[in-house]
Amino acid sequence: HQLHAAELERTFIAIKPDGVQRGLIAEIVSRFERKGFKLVAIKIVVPSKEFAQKHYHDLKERPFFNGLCDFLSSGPVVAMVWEGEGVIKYGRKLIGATDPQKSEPGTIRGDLAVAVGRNIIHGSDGPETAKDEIALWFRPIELVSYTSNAEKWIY
Ligand code: 3AN
Repeated sequence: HQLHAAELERTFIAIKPDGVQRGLIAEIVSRFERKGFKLVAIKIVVPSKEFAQKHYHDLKERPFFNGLCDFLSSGPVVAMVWEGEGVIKYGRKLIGATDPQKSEPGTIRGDLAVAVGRNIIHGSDGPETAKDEIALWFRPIELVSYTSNAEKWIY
């Protein structure tokens, strides 16, 4: 079946400052790309602490909230929107469990990280947060709509 691009699911994925500093941008982008998901927005930014607090507002009661926001705003972050069938849920699967000690080998965190406070990547956890996070990080015109040649084989 053929899905129109407008019907396809989107998720927000960010490579956190540790992933950027460790030179893992291409490695992470590659895993989403090879799976068959489509990159529709990407930029590198240093979020302010206020911005990080907005991004993590759901976690504001947690003891690690302040450190987490300091960390996210400590350096460049690669912000992305990925599109494709099931990308929200499967993106989380590619990423692996929150604590890298519990994420399976083969996942991004399982293969590339060891500490929960330095787990290199963020991915939206559901359709509502995906929508909110995409709107927080990107203006609508930054999302590109295009047809890739691979699409007719993958989707
Ligand atoms: P996920 O990023 O897998 O959706 P959340 O939403 O529970 O996990 O947590 C958001 C972020 O908060 C995590 N990516 C991690 O960086 C940080 N975090 C979660 N739990 C802890 C913890 N116990 N100590 C320090 N940081 C944590």
